[in-house]
Amino acid sequence: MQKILVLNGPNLNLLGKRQPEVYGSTTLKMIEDLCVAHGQTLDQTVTHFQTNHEGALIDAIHAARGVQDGIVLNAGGYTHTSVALMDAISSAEVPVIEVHLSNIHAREAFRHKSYIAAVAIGQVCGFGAQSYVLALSALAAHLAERDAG
Ligand code: CA2
Repeated sequence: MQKILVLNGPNLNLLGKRQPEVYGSTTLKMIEDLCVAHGQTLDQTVTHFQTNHEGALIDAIHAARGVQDGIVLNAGGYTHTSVALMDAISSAEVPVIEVHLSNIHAREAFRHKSYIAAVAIGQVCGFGAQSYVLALSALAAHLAERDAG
């Protein structure tokens, strides 16, 4: 059984409630439920946490060390700004997959830069809620391969 943390950053609590023309009508609760259900098919125990605060994201990453087998992280806007988040991931010794609902590379230039990408094992973006599902599957494969030696 793999233990996976799905970690969501700022403003993602508003999903499905504001600006549906930009981010769609799927709520964060629907994404969390989808992750738990998909995790069950992969023999993963999925827990989730959302915060609007950079320090709380860093605390959650620190707390995952030695507890979680992997993290699926949508750092929201902090993706493009936070060296502190990048440093936390570097020191956590927990594999992280970066996810985004939107294709950040097809959006404004400031979204093309990700501080997370340099320290994540990979990035999934552009598939809406399915980005999370794909990331869970990728983590399952990554962990199985790593543990096989
Ligand atoms: O596409 C993604 O998942 C993003 O991480 C979403 C972030 C954005 O800053 C990143 O560049 C890409 C923004 C999340 C804001 O979510 C909202 C949801 C509803 C209403 C307003 C904001």
